[in-house]
Amino acid sequence: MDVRAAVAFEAGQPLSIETVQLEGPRAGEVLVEIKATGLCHTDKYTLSGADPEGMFPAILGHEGAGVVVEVGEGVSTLKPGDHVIPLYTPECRQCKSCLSRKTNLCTAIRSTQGKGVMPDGSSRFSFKGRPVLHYMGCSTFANYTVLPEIALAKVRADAPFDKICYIGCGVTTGIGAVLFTAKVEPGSTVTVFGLGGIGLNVIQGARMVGAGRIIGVDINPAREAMARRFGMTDFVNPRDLGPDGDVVGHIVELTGGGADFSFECVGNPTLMRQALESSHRGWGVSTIIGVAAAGQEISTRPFQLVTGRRWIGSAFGGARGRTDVPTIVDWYMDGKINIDDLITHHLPLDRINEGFDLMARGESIRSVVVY
Ligand code: NAD
Ligand code: AHE
Ligand code: ZN
Repeated sequence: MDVRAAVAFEAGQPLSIETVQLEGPRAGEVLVEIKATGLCHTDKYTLSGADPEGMFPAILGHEGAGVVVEVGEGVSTLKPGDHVIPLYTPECRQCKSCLSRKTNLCTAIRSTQGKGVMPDGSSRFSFKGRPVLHYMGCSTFANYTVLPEIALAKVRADAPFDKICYIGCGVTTGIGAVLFTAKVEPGSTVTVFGLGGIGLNVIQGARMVGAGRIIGVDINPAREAMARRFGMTDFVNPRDLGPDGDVVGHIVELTGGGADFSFECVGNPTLMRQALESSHRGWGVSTIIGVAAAGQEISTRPFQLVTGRRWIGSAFGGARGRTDVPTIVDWYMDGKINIDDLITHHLPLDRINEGFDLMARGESIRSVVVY
């Protein structure tokens, strides 16, 4: 079938709106009509060329919501008409990782996903007779896409697509990192580096679990008002600390010794170090969420860890997609979490590049493309 898609032909170039061809679902696969998709910083990162798994041409996008149109042979848990959220972290419930109960990082299809193909090694998308790659197993920058059954969370039918698409990445990543990965305790002091689409959800998660003090760090002063609305109690703009500003010292002083929990939501190794070193001696837990470019590395004095700080990471908020995503949709529908205020822009597909420009200028939190 013909589908409308924003195609990434080359790294560093704007997306190109094209009619591409999509094959139907094979065994274990599902054809989904994507109704809405968010633009995450990770899409921008891959498009920039800094992602070692970034391959072109590809159809990016991994923060979608839509409706099942057709199921392939053997699919038993989904049927046409079901409302779904694509999962870049699938949940097969059978692999070593799923069975371990220690991680959400299902390994069933990770290797083919990283190569931009379906589990059988081929792509369903093509343009002018040549294959176009999938991205993160989702490719939500197309109005129809094909995914494995294990990479779809079935969600309630009354939830609005243009809001719950954000649960496909940013909301779950931020709130999940607090609840499932770091397991922030009530009364804790929390520091959040980067107050964008992920960091603001970390703040909202921290408020949900009853954190006592929530300190936000961002170089964009426009982030302060929104972050306060979501529960931030203190704002630090490193640029206000002067050219030699000591962010770590400032936070340690502000918190009387360091934060109980810190989160890096930018993808900057310097901030990752600051987040760790400004967490509390003896028990501080610092969670890396941000994705740093190929070739970048983190460093700290081992003494920081010897003296009791712990450095951990979180992918998709530690959430098990098919199990946890429907619950997070319920939280939204029950008014327990706020998504609406974080979606600052709605765009049609043919203006998707404007969404990335807004992100680059720090003018949007989340832009959502509505098909
Ligand atoms: P975003 O662009 O919406 O937000 C980034 C924020 O960081 C902005 O507010 C920006 O002003 C701030 N920032 C930039 N440089 C800074 C600096 N030097 N000091 C302080 N603040 C600074 O991006 P996002 O969508 O929130 O994504 C954030 C990061 O999380 C990205 O690296 C993205 O790839 C990653 N991510 C990871 C996961 C995961 O599962 N681990 C999931 C989604 C996104
Ligand atoms: N290909 C990238 C991987 C970047 C990465 O860490 N991705 C996160 C999700 S970001 C969503 O916005 C993730 O889930 N990681 C676990 C995994 O298995 O990819 C790179 O930099 O190599
Ligand atoms: Zn994302």
